[in-house]
This record gives sequence, structure tokens and C-alpha cells, in this order.
Amino acid sequence: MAEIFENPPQIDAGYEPLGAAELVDHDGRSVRLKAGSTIVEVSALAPDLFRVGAFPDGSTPRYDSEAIAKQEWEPVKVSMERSHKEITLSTSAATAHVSLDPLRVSFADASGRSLAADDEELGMGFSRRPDADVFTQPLGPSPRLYKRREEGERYFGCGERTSGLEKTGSYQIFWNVDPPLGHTAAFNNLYTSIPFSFSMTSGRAHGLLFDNPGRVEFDLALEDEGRAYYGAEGANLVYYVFCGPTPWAVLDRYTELTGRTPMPPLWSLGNQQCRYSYIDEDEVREVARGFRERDIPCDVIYLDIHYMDGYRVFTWNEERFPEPEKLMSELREEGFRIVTIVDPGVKVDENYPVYTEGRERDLFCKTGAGEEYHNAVWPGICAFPDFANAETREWWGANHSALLDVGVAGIWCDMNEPSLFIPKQSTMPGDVVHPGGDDPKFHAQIHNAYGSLMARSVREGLLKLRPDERPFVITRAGYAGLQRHAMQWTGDNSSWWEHLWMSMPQLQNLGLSGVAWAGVDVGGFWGDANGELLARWAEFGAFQPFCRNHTAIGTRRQEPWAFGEPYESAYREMMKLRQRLLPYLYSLFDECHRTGAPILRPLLFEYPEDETTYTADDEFLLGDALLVAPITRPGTEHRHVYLPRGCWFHYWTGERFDGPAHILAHAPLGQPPLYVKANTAVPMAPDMAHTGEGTWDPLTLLLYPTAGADESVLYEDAGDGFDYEDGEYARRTVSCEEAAGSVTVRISERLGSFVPQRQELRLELRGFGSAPESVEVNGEGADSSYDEETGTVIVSLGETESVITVEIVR
Ligand code: MIG
Repeated sequence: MAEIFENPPQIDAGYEPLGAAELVDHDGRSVRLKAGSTIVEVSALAPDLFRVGAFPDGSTPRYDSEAIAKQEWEPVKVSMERSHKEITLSTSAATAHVSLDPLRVSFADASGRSLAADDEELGMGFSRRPDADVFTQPLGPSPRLYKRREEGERYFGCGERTSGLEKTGSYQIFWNVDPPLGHTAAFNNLYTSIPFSFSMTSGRAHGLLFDNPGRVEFDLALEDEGRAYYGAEGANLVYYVFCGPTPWAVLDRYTELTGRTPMPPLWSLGNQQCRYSYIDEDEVREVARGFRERDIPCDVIYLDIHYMDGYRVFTWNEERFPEPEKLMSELREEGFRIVTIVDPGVKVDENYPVYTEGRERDLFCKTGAGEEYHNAVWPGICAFPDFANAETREWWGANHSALLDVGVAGIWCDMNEPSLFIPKQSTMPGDVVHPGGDDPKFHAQIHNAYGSLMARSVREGLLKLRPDERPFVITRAGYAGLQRHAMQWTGDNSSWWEHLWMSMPQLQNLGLSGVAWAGVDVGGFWGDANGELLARWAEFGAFQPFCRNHTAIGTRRQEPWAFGEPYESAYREMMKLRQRLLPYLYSLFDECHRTGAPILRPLLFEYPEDETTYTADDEFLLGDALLVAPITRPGTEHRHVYLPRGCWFHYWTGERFDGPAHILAHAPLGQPPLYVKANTAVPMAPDMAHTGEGTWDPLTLLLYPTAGADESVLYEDAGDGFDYEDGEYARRTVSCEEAAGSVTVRISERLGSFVPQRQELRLELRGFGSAPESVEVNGEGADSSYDEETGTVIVSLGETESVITVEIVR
């Protein structure tokens, strides 16, 4: 694995930038040029989205890719201008400048700001030196792209990474591996590769997706170099530029191109518990009982590899799990669902139908000599499905009936980099062949897509097996666009304080790279946690889009109660808070599903004009209403918190802060620094042991009114199934405005045909110094109360579909 530690020289001897070009063709959105033997196409796909493709063998442009969900774009109004030196393509929002001699491409947004401009000298082109030292087969000319770093440009994104939020000046490798234990800053690539750089330049955002599922490298521009490098080993050069200028606009367009996060089943947002492994039925029952007896919310328990018969996928170990169906239906009564792990390796075993069928139908990867490719993983010698083949994906998906038929609720895709045992923690050699039906490829050409293709096959399979349920698929490996198929967890972190901190930049950069539905193992996987670390981790984990506690074989127990008090109580309170926040979290998933906006988001996403946020990677926003700043050091109850502009209220004490401000927060165990933005309603459910225990009745809208105005959105639907796609949802906007001591809360009419089953909608208005003078609902006297001790006004409302206006005079 030595190559992941070495940064190869940026400009290799075989590199030749493209020279002079001439126009050969154009249509309503594209120009096609020829530079030497290379065909280059520049297209406006949408007003703020351009695509550039360069095809060195002069072939017809091709853009099919596992990353791309949308190939056909609506017509876009483009005006083309042409001189002997330059062609420009202008939309209502941006311009592509194509200068012809030499061929260089640059972009500008509507304000004229230059972005993603080719480096004058190095531009784009191909290196014709075969990279024979990395792969045994030459992959043809290697694409290289050099972009100017604009003054003040800072880089983020890049998907799942180690280290901090900002990536400026770093060298990023995109090559999916099962990395060595530690996940330290000494290397940056992990299990998933998203070759997408997200830039901020003086408050304005843009992005660049370098679409190549083979090995990709970025050099994100040291200041003195003034340029960024994007390169791959072989294949055509294809990239997309998202002109922004807001972070919202970049993510919206990026996820329109690469696909949006599907709506999750509500149960999968509940607390989840895992261990490698809960070894048999008794242990699973005992863990489930542990949650209910201790009143700690939990919805899901995982079965890791020991549930299988000799690690054969799609089988059950009859000694450990003699009656899986009974187990799962009993657990279901208690509000637990079971998710099982599935690895890609299929044991080579003549008496194992999954293997013999895959072999007979020719669905496995091959060696260059045409033999079935074998390597060792948990089951021993295995064959590996060729997920690039649609027939394989269908077959693999259908095999999940063995799990779903007995009641498994979701599927956990592991080891899908793929990770192999020979040599230890290696991956497939680049010259393994994916026959791919009739489109054979070397593994090196599609390596980073293997995990996504597996996840895709599982999602599609689950949709066929249970068409009325939203699939729950969790994956370790993937490529750009993986959010369409699965949610991502960040693999084998360690029970270290450093990894508790790193979870934040990791999830924030994933969110900036389209993967909003993600989470890290709470408590850490490798090594032993301790009570304080585990409880502090829960204080962070409760706010993740995905909240699962997991730990490795041979480590100390890590269930919430493993270390006794006071840690157990702190863990309980955090999971109760998460459970109560589900209406808020679910509303954020709806927003993400429609717009690509991250759920757990960096401050810069909301406050791009504030450059202090660019390095604030030990705190984050959940939606726009909650700011969380977890404690990530042992033995400390205080930390620095940066609050951006606006007015913030400390959730536990009600103390008010006016940002921008640097403050010292006090955070005793069980009370992580959590701030609520003024005038932004946070919808909250009642206490429940699991998501299915009851309806959200009453639904509380938590609000801290203050002079000014803001609003938020409440989204509800059945929590599973697809009726929401036919309008069966309920969406309303809650605005809150205060002027001259008078607070107006307006709950808009309910959009959509879903009718929430509840009696009461409750306003909880905090931060009152004394009982309000008057409270009126729709102009009439209201059912309200005031709690002197907490300064809280409670207004009880009925659930109606029409507008509700509440007026409170302080
Ligand atoms: O070689 O299935 O990241 O979560 O518990 C280790 C056993 C394989 C790696 C996963 C981890 C899982 C473990 N797996």
C-alpha cells in the first residue's frame, strides 16, 4: 500500500498540455473543438453548471459514469460569441471562456468573478507515460487538469477524509482502501472517494467534480504555487464546474447531477446499537432488554459477520441463530429492527448455491487469463461479484430475499472497497477484469465505483423485494453519487478523543460532497472506550444524521451502560434528546432530499461571508437552527465556541448570546454546548423508547423569540413508503417575528394531503422574564400557561390544516 503515502510529482515528464484548438461543431449548449487528435467539448448543462470533456483518441464524447444520475438536461438559454481568439458560452448565471490558442477554459459567475480558470501554462491535457509502476496494465494516456487558485480561494469537500475541514494546501488521494488502523492525517484516503473540491473565495462558493472512478489525485494548491492539480490514471478527462455562488446553489446543482439522498425510513433515524459481533440470539435479546430496562431509546440492533454460516453471505448460522424469524418478530414487538452485514466475497464452495449459481451465470470478476479471480476474506477463498454487470446486480439484489424473508429490516455493505486479505488489507489488483456484461473493464478503471455499484444493487434489490418500504442500506465504500443508493458510515475509527474531534470535519466535508446521510461509530471502533469518552461521544453522536454505537471484537463492552454512572445517564439524556429532535431531523432530511443541503453542516454553509467559519471545524450546525460544539478533550468542562452573527440561546441555561462572538462555554457531562437560533422553531416529539412507540402528539415547537424575524419548516409524512411522492406529506412553515415587545408566530397552512394523527400542537416559547401581558390565537383568547422558574410560555393549539397566528405581548 506504499503508494498511498507518496505524492507523485505533479508534472510528469510525459505531460503535454493541449495546444491550439479549432471549433468543429456546436449546438444550443455545447461547443466541440479539436486540439491535435483530442476532441474537447464544453457544455452548459444548466445556467450555473458546465461540463468539460476531453477525449484523446478523438472519439465521440461519452459521459456515462456511476457518479452521474442525470444525463439529459433541459434546454438552457446559452448565448455564444466567437472571435478568432476565444469562444464564450454565456447563460443567465455564468460564462465559460474558451480561448483557442492554446486551448484554455475558464469560468465566471454572474458577478464576473473568475473561477476554475485553467492555469495559463499547464492548462489541461494528457500524460502519455504509462504508469506501469502502479498497475500491471497501462491504462492509456492519463488526464491532467491544472486550475489557477484564485486569490483567497480555500478548498473543502473531497468526501470522506481524515484530518480537518479545510483542505487548502493538501494533497488528496482518491483510492478506496481499507486503511490501516488509526485514520490519522498521515494519509487522507479512506473507504470512499468523491473527487469533488468545494471552494470558497471571499464568501463565494464553487465546486469541481473530476469524474473518474479510477485512481484520482488532487493537489489543492499551496499558496506559492497558485494552482490546483486534478489528475487520474488513464481514461478521458471529464469534469463539471458548479458556479454557485452560494454553498446552497453548489450543493443543489451537485446533487441534481449526482443524485439526491432518498427519504429514509423514520426508524433508521432512531438510535442504533452494534457490536462485532452480538454472537447469538440470547445476546441480541439481552442487549435489546438492556435498552428497554434502562429507558434508553433504541430502534435498531445489528448482526455482524458471526450470524452467517461460515461467513457465507445470505445464510444463517443454525447454532447461533436457530430461529431468526422468531427472534426478529419478537424484537419487532419491542420496537427493534435488525440490520445484517453482507460482504461482497462469496465463498468458493461447490455445495453453496450462491457460489455455484454465480459461477454458472458468469457473474464474477476474472483474471486477465479469463479464470475466476480469487482472494481470501472472512469465508476463506472467495470469488467477487462483478457489480459493473447489471445482471450481477440484479442477481445479488434478489439474493437478499434470504434475509428479508425472515424479517431483516436493512442491509449493511462492508468490505466493498473491496478489502482483501492477501496481501493483508489490500484491494483487487488493477488488472482484474470486470467482464461487465459486454463492456469489460480493468478493475483499475472502476475501482472507486465498486462499493457504490454494490450498494446500488442492494438498494435496487430491496426495492424489488419490498416495493412499499424505503430501503435502508449502509455502505462503507463508494464513489461520488453514492448518496443515491446508501447512507455512509465512516468505517473503523478508534476509541480516541482525536477521532471524536475528527468526526466533525469528516461529516462536514461529506455533507459538502453530497453525502448528507452519514455517521461515525459512536464510541469508536478499535480499542477500548472509557466512560467519559463514550458519554462525550454520545453528546456528539446524538446530532449525527445517523447515530450508531459500534465497537470491534475483543474490545471492552460499549453499550451505553457499559461504564455505569454518571456516563449511562448522560448517554440516556442524549438519546432522549435525539429521539425528541426527530421531527426536526426528519424535516432536514426532507430539505436534503429536495435540495441536497447537508443535514450536519459546517458553519460556512450558512455564513459563507464570515471567513472565521472556514476553520471552525470543532463545531457544526444541525440544519440552520441548532449549533453544536461538543467537548472533545478528556477532563474538561469548558471550551471555546464561535457563534456566527445573529442571536443564539444556550439550550440548557437559556443564556442569550449575540454573535459574532467567541465565548467560553461551560459543558458539564450531559450538557454539550448546544445553541438554538432565535426565532427558528425546532419541532420536537414526546419522549419515546423507539420511533414506533407513538405518534408525535403533542408536537412541540420550541422557540426563542427575539427582536427580528426568522422561519423554519416542519415536514411530516407516514415515515416509510412512497405515498409522499404522490403528495401525502404535510409541510408547513413556522415564522416568528418580534417587534416592539410583540411576538407573532405564524404557522402556515398545511401543504400536502398527509394528516398528522395528533390532538395537540404546542408552542414552547422560552426566554420570557415575566408572564406575558396577553396571548391570542387567531385573534382570540388562548389556552396558555407561564412557567416562572424557566421563563417559558406554553401555548396549546389544535392540529388544523389552516393558518394559525399566535400573538404574544411581553
Ligand atoms: O475485517 O465485520 O468496518 O464495522 O464490524 C473487519 C467485521 C470487517 C469491518 C467493518 C466493521 C465490522 C468488521 N468489518
